[in-house]
Amino acid sequence: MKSLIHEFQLKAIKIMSKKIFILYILLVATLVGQAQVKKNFTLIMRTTGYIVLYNGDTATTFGFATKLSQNPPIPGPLIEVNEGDSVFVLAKNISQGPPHTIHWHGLDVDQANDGTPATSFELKHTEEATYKFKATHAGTYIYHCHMGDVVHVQMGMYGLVVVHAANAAKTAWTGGPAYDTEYAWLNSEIDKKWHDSVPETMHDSTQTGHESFMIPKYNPTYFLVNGKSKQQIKSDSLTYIKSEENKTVYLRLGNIGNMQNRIIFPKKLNAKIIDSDGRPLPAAFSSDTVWVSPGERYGVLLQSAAIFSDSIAVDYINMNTHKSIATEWIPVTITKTNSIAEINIYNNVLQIFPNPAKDNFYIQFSEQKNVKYNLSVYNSAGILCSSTQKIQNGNSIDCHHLSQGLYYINVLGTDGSRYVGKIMLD
Ligand SMILES: [Cu+2]
Repeated sequence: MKSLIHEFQLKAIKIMSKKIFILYILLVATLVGQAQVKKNFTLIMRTTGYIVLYNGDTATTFGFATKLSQNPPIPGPLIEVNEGDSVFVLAKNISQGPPHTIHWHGLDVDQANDGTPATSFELKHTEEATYKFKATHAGTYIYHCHMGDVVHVQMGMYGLVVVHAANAAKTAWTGGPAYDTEYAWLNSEIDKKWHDSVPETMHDSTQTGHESFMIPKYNPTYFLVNGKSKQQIKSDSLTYIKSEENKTVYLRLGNIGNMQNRIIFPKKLNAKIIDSDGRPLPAAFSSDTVWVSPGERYGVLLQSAAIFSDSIAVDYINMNTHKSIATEWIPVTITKTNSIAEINIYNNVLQIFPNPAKDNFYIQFSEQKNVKYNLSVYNSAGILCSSTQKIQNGNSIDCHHLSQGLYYINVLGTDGSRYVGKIMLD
């Protein structure tokens, strides 16, 4: 009897240890899997860029591009990662001027990778190196050049770093409040006099970047949200906020200009400020107004039960006089759930209207091409409901036989072009 119990115990231990061993293997695999998420980026430092301003004027810029031939966008390319990722940013200085660096503003990077001249490395003309850091906290951060940074940042050497919650969860931070869609605004200004009068030394690769020179008094005349202003913003899908009733928008705000920003939300958006500078606030609070000083970032949740169109005001405030010197108006549209106000995919090339439609709808291409199209209509379950061959631009499509609901429209051109749109049928 005793030996039987002993045998039973041994067997149990064996089974247990097998289970523990499997659990151990699974745990190790999970940890190794998590440790292996690497995100690679390339930022090419250039000093021969340009920006097109809202009035058609242009200004010379410095900036970061992703390809050798690319005009550096303003702001620079978005660095978008998840919490826990290991981030590798290859920086190449191809500019014919003084050195540049990349400073990771607000991120917990080690000193060697911090991009502050003297304590970290500088990249001279033709040099390249990789910045390495771990994205330890979800949040909104800024990167910018830290060489002669007053000038280099004004010239355009900046961009946003967005660290999403772990595993790309749609929450403001890991375990934080959930959202449906997100937007990120990086605000700045341009004083064109600075851009026009960048000293020659800035295009001389023998310069160390530590020389001193005179710059004009700062007097910006262009006020940017994501590098755009006035009517440019209205056609910028990354800035113009579009949402649906009772859906939550997570808006990331950053300021890399020299003015303070005062952001005023319509009351109906029920703005709630939840995080700042890459950390959750100890207590979230509701406010229609958020002040964002240079270098700061805030996270705001917006949600509306009402259907409306309005604007969010972004004031640019002179921190010496405390006076607002300019305001940009960012449109916001909240539509009914499932009503698709704008159906256009692929840069407004294809329009499908009216929407919602009843008996007919029309397809219209912005480009007039001598092309015929085959059109397929799928219901939301992905089942093909109708197809029409060889239609032309502007033709009407009969849909009276289809029941109410949301449909996906697949359009194939005889030239190989392909478009996808949506329509709601009443
Ligand atoms: Cu620089």
